[in-house]
Amino acid sequence: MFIGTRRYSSWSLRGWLAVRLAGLDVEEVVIPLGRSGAGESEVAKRTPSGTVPYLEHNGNRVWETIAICEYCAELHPALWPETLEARTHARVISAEMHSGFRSLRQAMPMVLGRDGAGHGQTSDALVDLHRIEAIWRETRAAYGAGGPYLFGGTFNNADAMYAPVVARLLTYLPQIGPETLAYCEAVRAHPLVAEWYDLAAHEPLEWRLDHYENAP
Ligand SMILES: N[C@@H](CCC(=O)N[C@@H](CS)C(=O)NCC(=O)O)C(=O)O
Repeated sequence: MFIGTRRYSSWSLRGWLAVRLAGLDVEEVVIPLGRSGAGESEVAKRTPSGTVPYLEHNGNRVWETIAICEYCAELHPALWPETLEARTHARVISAEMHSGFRSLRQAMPMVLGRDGAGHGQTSDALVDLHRIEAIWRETRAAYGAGGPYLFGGTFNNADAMYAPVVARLLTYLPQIGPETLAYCEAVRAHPLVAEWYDLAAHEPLEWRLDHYENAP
């Protein structure tokens, strides 16, 4: 599995969580992001789409994070909820994450461990955040009884898709409601998320990129 710098690569975090939750036995190759021009980058050389995450497993070649999540769920069905209604909703909100929230993603890039309090809070980013809080609140109200995650006690593909949003909120500290904070804390405390943060903290300092570290 090819992933990017853990400190920055939000899409890699999503795909890696799905792969690890499914228990796939794959070698992990970390490609430092942003160290050469487009087209000649290591990511472009080593992946079909020029993006990470990219998974090769048992002869299957899978790129696009949402497709990696679906592939992992083929092998480990608990990555989607059990009932058709809940499963449909999990897919819908995961698709909304995959294609949306551009303003939030741009204004608050994932930079694990950065002290970014107060940065990135553009009005468009806060509109995205408002929508995400509503998604989390409504999903937990409908399906979340019995545990701290979106669909209750099992951390699934939908949580994986939103985990980098959690990371952003914990870095930039915009105003959020108590329910949102409780969900963020639960995701941050999940052992795989904690493992990713820990691995990110040990990446070489020379992989750090100024434009992320000092984004306004
Ligand atoms: N739509 C893609 C987006 C993946 C993406 O944009 N990944 C970034 C890193 S987070 C990337 O590979 N950028 C190319 C590069 O930095 O060379 C997906 O869902 O996997």
